[in-house]
Amino acid sequence: MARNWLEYKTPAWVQWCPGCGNYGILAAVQRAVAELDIDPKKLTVISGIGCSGRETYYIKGSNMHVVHGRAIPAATGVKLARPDQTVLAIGGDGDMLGIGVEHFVSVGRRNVNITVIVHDNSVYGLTKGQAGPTLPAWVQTKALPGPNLHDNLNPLLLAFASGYTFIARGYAYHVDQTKELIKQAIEHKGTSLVHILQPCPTYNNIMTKQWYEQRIYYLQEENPEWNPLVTSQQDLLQKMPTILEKLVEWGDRIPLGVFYRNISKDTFEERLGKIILNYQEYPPGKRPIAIDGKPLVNPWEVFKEKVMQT
Ligand SMILES: Cc1ncc(C[n+]2csc(CCOP(=O)(O)OP(=O)(O)O)c2C)c(N)n1
Ligand code: SF4
Ligand SMILES: [Mg+2]
Repeated sequence: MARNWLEYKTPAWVQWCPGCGNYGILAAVQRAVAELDIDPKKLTVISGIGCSGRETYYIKGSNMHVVHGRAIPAATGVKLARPDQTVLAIGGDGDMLGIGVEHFVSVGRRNVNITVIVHDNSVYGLTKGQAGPTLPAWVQTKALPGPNLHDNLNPLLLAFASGYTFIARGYAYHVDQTKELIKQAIEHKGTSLVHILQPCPTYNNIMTKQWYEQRIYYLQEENPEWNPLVTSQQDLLQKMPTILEKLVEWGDRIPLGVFYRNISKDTFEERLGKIILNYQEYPPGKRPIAIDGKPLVNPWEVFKEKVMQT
């Protein structure tokens, strides 16, 4: 049964500029976890640094606000220690695709069962509007002294190449549709990406609400036959050209929806379960570290064994 999304509100004052796309994303995440009936005690939201990173203050859960670019490794650690938690890693385009891009790639190889949510405004909002990794070349937003000389990175294509098994894109002001994408991403078993186009009315005066709304369309609305489900390697090879065509589409038309959902790969937790006895029932986060005040492991012995001998 669904919960009331107000259960996920915290008393913290929401500190974003008026009209910021982050409000829509926050509302979509709160509604998604409410509709999936996820107990706030079983929810962990982890964010890096940026305007988007503030989201962890506003959603009730066992959350962490970590250093810039490191939401994914922190989320991986939490998920592997406590596979029963629903874990969301949240960050901006700078956080996830600039300073944290190595983690963005590596988590795909592992297929850890977490959901990565990128608030993409194509600028470094918190530090006053520098060019972000998804800002197209030659675009000059208002805080830049000249046009951007870097090409833009394609987060969907990067996620696909890195091994993510669920890839979707939403739009911040479409709260209901984005909520549905987040729900599907959370329910998917494996690393999922929800890339969200997020207007920043304060610093991105080019990719505005109007700019996006002239371009976006939903894959499923345009083509009711659209089917992103992949069930085997052979199926993948067959569907790859159609999926790739949509993953790279960007310009006058920008597709939204689920691009790819591969259910044929095992998760990192399943792989660990094959080599660690009782991993699922008795994961590291539930094992005792001391009995009667006596630590089960002597850290000094571990240090000597693991560090001093190497
Ligand atoms: C190690 C480190 N380098 C640089 C910074 C400065 N810094 C803070 S937020 C940020 C970028 C924010 O951009 P983005 O991740 O896109 O988030 P947004 O504010 O746009 O939501 C930078 C460079 C920092 N906090 N830590
Ligand atoms: S600077 Fe941009 S991204 Fe940051 S809160 Fe303001 S509108 Fe939102
Ligand atoms: Mg940004």
